[in-house]
Amino acid sequence: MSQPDPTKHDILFTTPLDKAARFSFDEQVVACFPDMIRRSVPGYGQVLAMLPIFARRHCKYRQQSDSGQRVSRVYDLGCSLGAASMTLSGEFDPQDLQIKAIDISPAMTTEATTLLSDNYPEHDIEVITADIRDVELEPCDMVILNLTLQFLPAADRVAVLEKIHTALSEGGILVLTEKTHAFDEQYDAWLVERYYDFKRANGYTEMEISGKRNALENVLITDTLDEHHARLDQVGFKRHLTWFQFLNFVSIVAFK
Ligand code: GEK
Repeated sequence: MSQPDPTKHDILFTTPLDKAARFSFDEQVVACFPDMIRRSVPGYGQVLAMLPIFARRHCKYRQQSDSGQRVSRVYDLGCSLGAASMTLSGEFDPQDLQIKAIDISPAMTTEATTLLSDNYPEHDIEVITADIRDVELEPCDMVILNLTLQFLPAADRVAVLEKIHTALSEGGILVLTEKTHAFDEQYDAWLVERYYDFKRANGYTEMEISGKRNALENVLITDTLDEHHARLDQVGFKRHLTWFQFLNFVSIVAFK
């Protein structure tokens, strides 16, 4: 079985960089992505582990595959190397699921295609290189937006969520995981400092922490938890709740 290479350590910000260099999801990032995301996102593994558990409850074979079979269709938007799709595939029989995994970065989708087809050759998984702002979504049971909305320009977020709300069948869910900031400056400062402590505890140096922070400026734009809930209301989700929080990272489930 091919797996993302766990030996590829994230050394991206171990040397001083041009302060203006922007973070991008290129080949260099792809090579160390599993290590980077595990050491940088509090609760990443825990959130992934819950996705099949949610899917079991909310995916009810409401859709039809090309061959006429009843399937549950799941979108993994901003899939990177397909970790969420991989977790779901491991817990569902091939005939039950249809996964559409989309990412704008060709470096990511090339690697995701290999990983998913090597590990789950029987599953119906389509990896698509596209901007999630441009794709049309087919009717679906579950949409996963795991750490992706935060990379879209703020002005484009409502339209993407509206499209998701329209595509979901009654009873379907959106799982939205995001880095956030707190409205209260003091609380925010505390959360950010403890987040950097979390990164230090995971082996990142001061230079790596500040290098990554500079590179993500104006690339990863956070909202507050209240802003997320207000936006979900605005696009028509009547019920949504924060089911997970670890420092400044949260995950929300929204019910159609
Ligand atoms: C995981 N969900 O491991 N359209 C499509 N993809 C995009 C867009 C866009 N407009 N903008 C950014 N991306 C994954 C982790 S990573 C989170 C998601 C992180 C993609 C981008 O190419 C990258 O692969 C992903 O969103 C964000 O469960 O690195 O912090």
